[in-house]
Amino acid sequence: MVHTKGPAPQHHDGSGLRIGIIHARWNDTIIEPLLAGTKAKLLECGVKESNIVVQSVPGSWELPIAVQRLYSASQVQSSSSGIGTSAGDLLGSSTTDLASLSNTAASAVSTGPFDALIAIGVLIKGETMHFEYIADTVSQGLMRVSLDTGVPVIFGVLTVLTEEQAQARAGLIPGSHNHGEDWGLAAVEMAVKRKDWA
Ligand code: DLZ
Repeated sequence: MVHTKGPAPQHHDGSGLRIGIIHARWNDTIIEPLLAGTKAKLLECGVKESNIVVQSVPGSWELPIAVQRLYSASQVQSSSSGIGTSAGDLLGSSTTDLASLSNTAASAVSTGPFDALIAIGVLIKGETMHFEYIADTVSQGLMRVSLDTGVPVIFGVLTVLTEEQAQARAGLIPGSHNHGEDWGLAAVEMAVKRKDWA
C-alpha cells in the first residue's frame, strides 16, 4: 500500500474568494478524482460554487499559458466593470468527459480577478520520453506566472513514475490520500494570506 503525507492542514475562510482551476485532460481517470477532491475542499472551506471557475486544456504543457491567460482575463473584467469577454470565453468552454466537474463559458459564474489559481495535470514517466522536459518546463512556467502576477498558483501537477503512484496520489488506492484536497486547502490559505500581506 502506498501512503503519502500531506501538510498539517490550516483552515481558512474561503467565502470571499474567487478561485480558478485549470486541468489537463491527459490521464483523465486520475485527473477526475483530483479535480473532484480539489473542488470538494474549496466548497468545504466556504468558497461559493459560483466563485469556482474550471477550465481544461489538452495536456500539462498547456497549463502555464492557460493559467496566465485566465488570470489576465479576470483582471480585464474587473477593470471594465464586468462588461466584455468572460475569462471562460478566452480559453473556450470545457467540453470533456470531466464536464460535470467543469464550468462552461455559459455557466452562471461570477466575474472579477482570481485570488488564487490551481493548475492540475498528471505526468506519468512511463508514457512519455519527454517527461523530464515537460515536468521541468511546466513547473518553471507555473512558478513564473505566479511570481510575475503576484497571484498564488497552486502546483497540482503530479509527476510520477507509474500509474499506480498516480492512483495513490488521487486517493484511488485504499488507504491513500487525494492530493486534490491539499491543493484546494493550499489555494484558500494562500489566497487569504495574500490579501493579509497586500
Ligand atoms: C504528449 C504528452 C505525453 C506523451 N504525455 C503526457 C502526460 O503524461 N501528461 C500530460 O498532461 N500531457 C502529456 N502529453 C501532452 C502534452 O502535455 C501537450 O498537451 C502536447 O505535447 C501538445 O502541446
